[in-house]
Amino acid sequence: RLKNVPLNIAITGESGSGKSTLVNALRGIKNKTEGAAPTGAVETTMEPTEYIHPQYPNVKIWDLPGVGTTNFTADKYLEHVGFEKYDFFIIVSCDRFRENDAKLAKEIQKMKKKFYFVRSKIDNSIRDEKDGDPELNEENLLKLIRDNCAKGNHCFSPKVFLVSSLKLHLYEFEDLWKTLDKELPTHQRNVMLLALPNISADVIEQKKQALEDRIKWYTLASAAGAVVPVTGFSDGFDMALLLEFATECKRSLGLMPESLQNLSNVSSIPLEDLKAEIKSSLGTDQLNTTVMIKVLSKAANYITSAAAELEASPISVFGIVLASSSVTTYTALKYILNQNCENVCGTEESQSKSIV
Ligand SMILES: Nc1nc2c(ncn2[C@@H]2O[C@H](COP(=O)(O)OP(=O)(O)OP(=O)(O)O)[C@@H](O)[C@H]2O)c(=O)[nH]1
Ligand SMILES: [Mg+2]
Repeated sequence: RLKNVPLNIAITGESGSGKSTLVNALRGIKNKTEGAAPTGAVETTMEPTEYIHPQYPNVKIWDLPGVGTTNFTADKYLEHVGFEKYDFFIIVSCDRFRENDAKLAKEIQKMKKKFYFVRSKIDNSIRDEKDGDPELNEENLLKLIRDNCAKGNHCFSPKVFLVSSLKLHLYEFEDLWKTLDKELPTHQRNVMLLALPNISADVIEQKKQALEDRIKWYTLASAAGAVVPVTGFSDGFDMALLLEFATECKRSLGLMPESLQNLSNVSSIPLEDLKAEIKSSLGTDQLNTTVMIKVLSKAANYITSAAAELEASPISVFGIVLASSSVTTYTALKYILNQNCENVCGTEESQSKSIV
């Protein structure tokens, strides 16, 4: 059920503010590549358009028409875009927030929905200002921009997040998602987190914890399917379940072939260089029973001794004390997770490359 929790994110704001670019960034896709939302000076979005997250079909990011491009008043605009289906709104502006944004925010509030203000294209603003004054202090400039944005949005805005959709790892995108993470209902938090691109080591660490939390569910569900023997273990493994978890790790840590291609497009790091950073065959190979058996057999000593250590102080999951075969499965799942995590943040050099 956790995997199917829907999340609908609406991106709105004035025409040309960078809405479609933010939609693409949230999906880890570069503008103008296959499947990207159309962007550019004349690519105006006229109808709400749904973009499904490439790895998580339950996460939908909606590119809404610019507030000023429709003839609707703010309340009619919200009706037109079908406001009920969105979990929250992100109002994007590449300048200070205007009357239209303020009216929209007021209406969203009336509908008891959440909204966040994003001031986009911060990279451009910094570049332009620095052109005029190379000595300019970036911190001071960001504060000036924030104050300037606040002027337009009167009493509503809790905070304006300064973001570059072309460089999500810089500026305040991380603050934005941490705020969302705190404010989303508990069951939707991990949905948002796991679907995020790997913008920082912190995001990767939190994804790891979210996946670790799922191990107990997988452990309890194991052995519902056929058990496959693996050299080095006295009990067999529920292979379908192990493969599903390994795929889940790969998907959320951005190690699927499509994610790597997208990462390469966004970061301009050649695909081959990214692939070279992936050490474990769980990350590089097409996942199947043969690959999994090979990986587990190679790690049999490590997994069985870690399981024996755990068994010494019996572990319980939801009050059920695990049988020894389940403890081995539990340890194998942890091993699979760690192998995948090492692929994205194993060494300091690989860490800098793994972050877009
Ligand atoms: N440097 C920089 N350029 C951006 C950023 N966000 C958007 N752009 C550029 O701004 C232009 C307009 O962006 P879009 O994403 O198409 O804007 P939009 O709000 O979807 O526009 P409409 O659909 O016409 O309302 C494009 O050329 C983008 O490349 C950003 O954060 N930094
Ligand atoms: Mg657009």
